[in-house]
Amino acid sequence: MMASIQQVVFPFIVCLLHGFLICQGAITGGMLYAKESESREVKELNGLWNFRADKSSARDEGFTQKWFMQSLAKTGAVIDMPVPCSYNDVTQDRTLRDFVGWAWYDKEFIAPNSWGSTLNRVFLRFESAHYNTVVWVNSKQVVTHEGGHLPFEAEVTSLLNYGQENRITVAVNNTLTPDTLPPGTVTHKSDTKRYPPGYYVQNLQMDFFNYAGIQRPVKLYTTPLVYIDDITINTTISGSTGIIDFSIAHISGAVNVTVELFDAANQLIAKYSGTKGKLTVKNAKFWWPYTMSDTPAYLYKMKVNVSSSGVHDIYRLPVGIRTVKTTDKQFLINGQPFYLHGVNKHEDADIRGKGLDLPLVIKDFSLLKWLGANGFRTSHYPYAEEIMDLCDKLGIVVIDESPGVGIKTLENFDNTSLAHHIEVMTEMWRRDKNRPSVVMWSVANEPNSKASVAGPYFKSVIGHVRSLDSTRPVTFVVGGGSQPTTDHAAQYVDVLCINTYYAWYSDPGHLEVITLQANNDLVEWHKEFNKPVIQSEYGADTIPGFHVDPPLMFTEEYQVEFLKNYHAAFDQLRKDFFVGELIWNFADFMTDQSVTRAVGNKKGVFTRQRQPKASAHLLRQRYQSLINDTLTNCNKHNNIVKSNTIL
Ligand code: BDP
Repeated sequence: MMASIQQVVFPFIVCLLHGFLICQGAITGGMLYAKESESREVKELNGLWNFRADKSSARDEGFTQKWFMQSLAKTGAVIDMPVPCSYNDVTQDRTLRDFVGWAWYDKEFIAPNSWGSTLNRVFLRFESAHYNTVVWVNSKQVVTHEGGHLPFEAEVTSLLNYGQENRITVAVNNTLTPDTLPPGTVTHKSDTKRYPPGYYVQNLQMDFFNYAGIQRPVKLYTTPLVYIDDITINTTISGSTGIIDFSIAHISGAVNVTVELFDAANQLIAKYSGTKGKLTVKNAKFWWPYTMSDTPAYLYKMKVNVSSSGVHDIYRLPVGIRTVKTTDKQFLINGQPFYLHGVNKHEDADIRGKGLDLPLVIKDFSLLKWLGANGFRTSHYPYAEEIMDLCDKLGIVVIDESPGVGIKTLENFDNTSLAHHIEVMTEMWRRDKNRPSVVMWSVANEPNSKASVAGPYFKSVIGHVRSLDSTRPVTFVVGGGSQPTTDHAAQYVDVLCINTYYAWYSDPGHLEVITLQANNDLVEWHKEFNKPVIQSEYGADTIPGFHVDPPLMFTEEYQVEFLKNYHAAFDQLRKDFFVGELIWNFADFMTDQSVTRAVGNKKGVFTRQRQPKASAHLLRQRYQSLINDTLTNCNKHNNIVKSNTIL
């Protein structure tokens, strides 16, 4: 029987169809970033992989013909595909750019002889693959994963041939359904007068291109048999003392656990024996955003050592001591008011799509600093860990957002969707829980929160996140014209994040209404819920090089005036309950094709190639002057902290 597209999109159906019973279950264990230590080795499997998109009509040939049983090149033609990279834009093949279904990769590699010792474990880790993934090692299935933006791994110790060649095969399916995150639908077009037989289209419910493939690094790493599976920390501050609560999860029987804390100069400053405890740091240096201190982003290093019968496993975790708290009008970092002036981003660039590209990452951080942005939201999915590491290191604040974008239809709110959303939140928390830069979780962007089903749904999702983490505020981003008195979910957030597009999607062309409408609406939101408010998106499409004065929509002049009018409202409101502004968007980005998108979304203040539009200069002026405001205030705050220390 031929599987239909509906069938092939669901990995569990594929599993049943083909007798694979190991599908993803409840989340267990940790997901510590794979890094080297005295006891761990890492081998990256990045580079060129063999690749073939399964273009068979039901997209199931790879499974029915068991492509994973031999090298991909033996079952048909392959092309070279870089990993990490989205596969969509690297060739001239339009059908590959727009491909929906299973894409296949394989790669051969040598497993080092030295790893074959019976004292080792070996793990295979994917930082992400979009969206449903099945992985085989030497033809044996080792792991499946649903979700495109978070890591997954499997122990492969007993499957590798040490000192010899091994093969990893990966099948990855980008189809979005009502229960995926982000959700989407597939429409079959059965009118054969209008469409070829078997024709179907993927409909997206989000405004960015559904880039796919193995988009982040793939790694093998070793641990000893006794190993550190997870580390969880929370930090608190009492006067000038920092307290780090930690708990270590390890695998194996009776072990000794020691935890040592080093300062940035590598001096040992605290030590503890045991799997759970507190490290106390007198006269601690706190982790501050770079706009709030002359010595920002201070990171200690926690060295965890578990040992049993002379076998040690060592893992080092950077630790920033900081607290986050919200009141009815403020967002406090280390007890001091924080004003977020930043951007919304996308992982997006020419050719590589959403593939991790370190030169691009560094360029983006350089531009963030140039702008004077002190933070960003990971719109609309968790970003690569390499990006998050830089935020911790540079003092850039992050609103960490899940892939819950476009939750609109009744099906998107059903129990299957809810269970998956909760699972994704656990995965995201598990990955990012120890990061000082992450100051708030965002569980979704612009869901249909006007619908009554949104109430219980977000009560559950937000409640779940709070049960995992009581130290960070939780939000979802409100949009779609939802109003304070009729919104069913905003009551559950700690900070109201509001997206509006006055003089763009509403009253297009009427710049003069922006300040009035922004003022009134933001005040209304605060009044209704008595919580601090962030303008989490505002922006206007701008074609670089389009100039008209007086301004017309799509010109650089219009974008500049548009921003100025919003800023006038922000400057009034930030004296009170208004705690942040995030431009939509940092850079132009690719979307699905539509009559409202001219080669993608053009609301960037930078082009997709990261060159400034006129608006970037305006924003820079504003953010740099906000930094000066913040620093002046913050130096005062630092003095207060210091004088407490002396007392
Ligand atoms: C907002 C969405 C964002 C879009 C933006 C736009 O949150 O993903 O890209 O609109 O239309 O509603 O530019």
